[in-house]
Amino acid sequence: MTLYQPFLDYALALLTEKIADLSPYPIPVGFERKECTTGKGKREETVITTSHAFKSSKLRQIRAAHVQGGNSLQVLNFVIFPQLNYDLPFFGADLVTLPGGHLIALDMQPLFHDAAYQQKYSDPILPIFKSYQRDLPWGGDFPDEAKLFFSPVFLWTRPEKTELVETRVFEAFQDYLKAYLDFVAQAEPVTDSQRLEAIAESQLRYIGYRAAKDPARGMFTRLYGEEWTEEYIHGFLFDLERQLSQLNQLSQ
Ligand code: DBV
Repeated sequence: MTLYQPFLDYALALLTEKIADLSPYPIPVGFERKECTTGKGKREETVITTSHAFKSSKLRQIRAAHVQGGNSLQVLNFVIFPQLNYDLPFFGADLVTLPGGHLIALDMQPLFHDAAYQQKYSDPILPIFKSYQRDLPWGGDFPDEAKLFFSPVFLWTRPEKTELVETRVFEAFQDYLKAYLDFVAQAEPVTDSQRLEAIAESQLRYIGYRAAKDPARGMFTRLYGEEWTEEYIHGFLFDLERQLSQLNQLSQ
């Protein structure tokens, strides 16, 4: 059973439909697909991690990491990083199934926290957020320091039934992604140099945080080793810093 495959299929189909200039984003060699076996005897499992990535004129990197390791290990981490000349939020989905249960994080993660930004990018999502609150209640504590990176429409929940993941969580994922791609369609490039600087700073802060605190680091290190994991995190999952330093080297 691969719980999150329909999510990934849906996302790729919607992106293809809605983004006219969608094209592949390079995945570093060795990271398109990684496989290993864990456990012994009856508990032996093959764990496969696949990567998927695209870009467009407005979206710097659209990428997914999909981990499939049997009934008690399924993960889809799907993030959209806008180009640095748009004030768009990040689309962030962390869909995690471990032996202990399901853990779902879905959000349009803000670059800024002022009222105007919330009005533009959170208020339109509030009705969607509220429509899921009853079935997908707040999932309880998560790291305080992460609060800076979430929006008022952060859907954070720990469903007890897998069926709820297949129904309501899947619907929420579809609604959030559709609404996000509407934002993308409407987005106009930012030209003000101060604003551009603020966007770059905020993107770097977010990506720096996510790379430093990636909750999957432990899992990937156990599965595939430290070297592979660090390269995957900094060279693919959260690669902005590397991409910028490569650009700087080219222009020197
Ligand atoms: N999380 C990632 C990436 C993953 C991933 C790139 C490719 O950012 C998976 C895989 N998340 C993942 C795994 C776990 C979590 C947990 C495997 C379980 C870790 C474990 O228990 O061993 C949101 N994800 C979590 C947790 C939070 C988030 C709060 C609980 C663990 C903790 O307290 O740290 N992920 C976190 C976050 C965003 C996100 C801030 C923003 C949307 O995607």
